[in-house]
Amino acid sequence: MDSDRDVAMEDVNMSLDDVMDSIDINVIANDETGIANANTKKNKSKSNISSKNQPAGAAAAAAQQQQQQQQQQQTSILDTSSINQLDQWIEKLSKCEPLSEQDVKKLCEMAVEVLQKEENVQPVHVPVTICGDVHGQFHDLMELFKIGGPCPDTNYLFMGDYVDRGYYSVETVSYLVCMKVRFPNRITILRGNHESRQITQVYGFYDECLRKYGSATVWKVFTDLFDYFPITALVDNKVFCLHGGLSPMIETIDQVRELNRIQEVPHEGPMCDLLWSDPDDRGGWGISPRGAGFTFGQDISEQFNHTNNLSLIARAHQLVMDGFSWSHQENVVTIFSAPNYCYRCGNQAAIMEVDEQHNRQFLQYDPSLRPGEPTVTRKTPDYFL
Ligand SMILES: [Mn+2]
Repeated sequence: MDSDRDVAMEDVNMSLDDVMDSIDINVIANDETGIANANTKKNKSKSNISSKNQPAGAAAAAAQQQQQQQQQQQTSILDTSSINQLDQWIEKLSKCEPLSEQDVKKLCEMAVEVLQKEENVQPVHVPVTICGDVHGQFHDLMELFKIGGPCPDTNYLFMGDYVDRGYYSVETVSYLVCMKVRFPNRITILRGNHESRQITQVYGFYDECLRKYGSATVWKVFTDLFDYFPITALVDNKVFCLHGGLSPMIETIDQVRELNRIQEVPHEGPMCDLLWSDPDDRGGWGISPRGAGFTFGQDISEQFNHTNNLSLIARAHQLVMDGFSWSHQENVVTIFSAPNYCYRCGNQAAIMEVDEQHNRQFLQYDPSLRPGEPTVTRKTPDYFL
């Protein structure tokens, strides 16, 4: 009885929360998910899973050796003690144990050095595995690396929203930033609309930092770091990756390169739009129900991809029940990597592998099972639609 009431109360809280928010309630439910499913390989076998991002055949050994050499070169800017320290932090975090405040400060100082060298449109090469929202669901992030293959053996591109909503934003963002500093050319971490001082004060990260550290210092250090995250990435000049979507003020990728991104996410303007906008079934530009960014139609996506010689816009930002969803006749794909979002939405998560030939493959996964925690896999409540 009591637990039923608790669930009901949670429903009410979530409902109000999400009505106020309107950030994550835009479930994509268009007809094109049917097309998307045709490309899906559910129940992927273990043997398939073990081979992602690895060149097949005779060239594999040479490629692997080259990869190892690159890896050594890439980490050569780090001295041995920094590498040891990072490896210790990664080991601690992989057990979902938060770093000390002092260590978070040290980590973020190192991360500024790495991230400030990156571009607004960070170049990325194939093969790479592209991921969407994680939202503090640490155990599901570990599941993601099990499904997609461990970093740095597999290259990753995350499209933002590491914090808020889930219970482990601190551990999640600490882990990803550690991996970024340790393997800077193997993992790219873009900024989402939740990597912001203002949003994190409302949706959980700020409170979690206070609860876990007793002060706002760690929140301050991380949100200062978020200003340095790149806002978009470009995979081999063909796949444009970003958290939200397009902006009426941006026609070319070069215009993104000219922005000054080292600042809090603005309330309006091109940088805001890139982190907040959503594709829509209606053509042209529309007013976003989120109160920030715009909706953009297929005509806009087609024009942008044509102008910039792109094959695809990959973005995150919206809950999609299959973990991925095509829109605008495959000009745009949405990827969402938080399974059973908020521990209650019942959605699958997905990541998208892009191989050397630019073939795309989606890997879907369900929530990781955690002993002692209830398994909630209910259908999405009506108010999410
Ligand atoms: Mn978002």
